[in-house]
Amino acid sequence: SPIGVFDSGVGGLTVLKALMAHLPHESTVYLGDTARVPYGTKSGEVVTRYSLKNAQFLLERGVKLLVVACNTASSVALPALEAALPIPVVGVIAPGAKAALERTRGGGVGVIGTPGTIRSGAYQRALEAADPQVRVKARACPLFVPLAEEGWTTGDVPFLTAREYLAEFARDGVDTLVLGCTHYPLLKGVIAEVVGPRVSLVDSAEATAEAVAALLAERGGLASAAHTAPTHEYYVTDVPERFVEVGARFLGRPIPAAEQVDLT
Ligand code: DGN
Repeated sequence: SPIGVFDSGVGGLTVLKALMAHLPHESTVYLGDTARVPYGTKSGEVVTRYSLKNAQFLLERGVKLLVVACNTASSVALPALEAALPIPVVGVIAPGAKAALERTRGGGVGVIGTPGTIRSGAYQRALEAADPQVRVKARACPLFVPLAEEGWTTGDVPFLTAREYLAEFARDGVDTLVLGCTHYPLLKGVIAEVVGPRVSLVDSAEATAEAVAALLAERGGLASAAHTAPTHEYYVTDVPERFVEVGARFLGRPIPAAEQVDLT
């Protein structure tokens, strides 16, 4: 059976991309809640309600494991999802925090994400629970989301935006920075340019794909390198045109088709 993946829209495709690279034999079902995007500026209560609907839809498609490929939803809805679902649930926060602690050399960890993610304190809690000594500095960078979706990832506008948001990280000397939003891997170039070579960037999408691979291996749930090719299905809650077009950039390969579904 396939792995289920949901996000508020196209962003989770960066997580799906990493999953496909790490687990090339797995089939996947992706749901982008494009009718209700963005989650990043909404309350935890509303994001949790949407997340439960998304998970239910994927469960009905027979998924064996759920990946919450959205930092905002992972920050606020993970306990509710774990309580409601009979399958394992993997969010992006714990793997991202773990990867950051493996990477830091004691100089402090920075976290950037949507207002919802940063306000929830989920990354900060995960980091401090694993290492009470760690110094954490967090900041919301909401303008990175539209820049990534518009494909505006190089040049003056993203560079100046990144400098405005991130100068304090360069100054305050963190040695590791968690890209705590699905969209930020697309802006890795300008982010790295602003924070400089001494700051190591942690991609939550990569860390999450590794966690999923480890979990499936441990439970004996990996798809075999069978003779049938894996399938990848895409569902959206608004019309599919923009998702298919913008999503291809996030996924790094064409999205042949996406089907619109109504989850209200
Ligand atoms: N997918 C969201 C996240 O990772 O927090 C970003 C997009 C959004 O809902 N604003």
